[in-house]
Amino acid sequence: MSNHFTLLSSDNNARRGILHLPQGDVQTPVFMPVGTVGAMKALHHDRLEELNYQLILANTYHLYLRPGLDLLKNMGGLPAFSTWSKNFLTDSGGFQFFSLSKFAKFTEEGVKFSSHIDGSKHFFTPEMAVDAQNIIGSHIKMVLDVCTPPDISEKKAYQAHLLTLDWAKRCKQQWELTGSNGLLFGIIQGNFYKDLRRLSADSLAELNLPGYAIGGLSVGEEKHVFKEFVHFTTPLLPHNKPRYVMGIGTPDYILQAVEAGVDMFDCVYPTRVARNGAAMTFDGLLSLKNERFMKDSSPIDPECDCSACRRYSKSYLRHLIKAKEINALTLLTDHNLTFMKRFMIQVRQSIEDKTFLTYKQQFLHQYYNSSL
Ligand code: PRF
Ligand code: ZN
Repeated sequence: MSNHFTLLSSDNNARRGILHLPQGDVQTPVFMPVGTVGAMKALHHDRLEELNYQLILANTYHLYLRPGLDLLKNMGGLPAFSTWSKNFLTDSGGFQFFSLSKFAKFTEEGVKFSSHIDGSKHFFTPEMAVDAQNIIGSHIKMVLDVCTPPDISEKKAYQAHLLTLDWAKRCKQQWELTGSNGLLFGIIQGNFYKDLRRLSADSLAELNLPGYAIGGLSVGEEKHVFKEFVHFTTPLLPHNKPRYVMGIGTPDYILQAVEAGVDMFDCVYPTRVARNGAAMTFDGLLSLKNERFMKDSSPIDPECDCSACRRYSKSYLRHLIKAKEINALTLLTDHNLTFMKRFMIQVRQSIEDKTFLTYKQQFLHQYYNSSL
């Protein structure tokens, strides 16, 4: 057992554990909300702390472009600059080049890309990804990887996997050279080819990194394909290390990943849909813009103790959303992150109780087949 991760119990493949990080322990399975630039959109750190989130995600790509590494260095890194006193995980930029920078060009040496902010040209290498994450001061760092879309040839997928592996080696070397700060996680790629996923997992495992992520899933493939690949890939990862599926956050995908033996996931989903007027509840997603809530004087969820549910009716929240009042964004973000907190507590409890599969079935039935 590695000393930064303790497996407490399991239920079939689902795992209950603790990730020991510099700024405190994290109970797993854990959902990490995304604070791209070092802030949760629409929500204060105070409330995130009250909700007991111990680990949030920030993006190297965004922070590198703005405010830039010089400023972050000057301000003592992102934890000091932002005053977020719990843990940060930073994504390396691999996915942002793929999703945000349309003309990114990958070469053996690194990736050429243009800023989504002002179009300026940049060149980023695996070594720079580690240096940047060192300056940011994140507690979990990700290697620079090459994420690919679902419809490419096996040959192209093989090349992307090879580059990802080579970059992981360079990231590890740079991480060790610069003092092995924080935990460096590898990222499995291999597109939707099982032999490549296996090759990627096996080769990365040899690097003996502190944790492993599955990348390149939830990139537009059908849900049954996601399910097949998360169940195929997860058992290929080292058993005694944290396993992370990048970029998933809907309850059905989370439950599928937990069932496969995944410990960590992140997504903008709960905070993004909140800003769009949608509230997550155990009876499913409620779009508060809907006319049926116009005269609904009850809270979103009477059992939720977020700032929206403690005080306001669905009718009033709908009015705020319709009127584009900015605190509607805050109220719904608070609600959805409160929901995710309650949901993950239940998931962890069900693993401890060895009732995860029953819990999953019951949750999915209530969430997705609801008549609400
Ligand atoms: N790689 C990295 N970050 C990511 C992904 C990936 O493949 C994904 C894919 N869903 C989300 N975020 N570095
Ligand atoms: Zn609420």
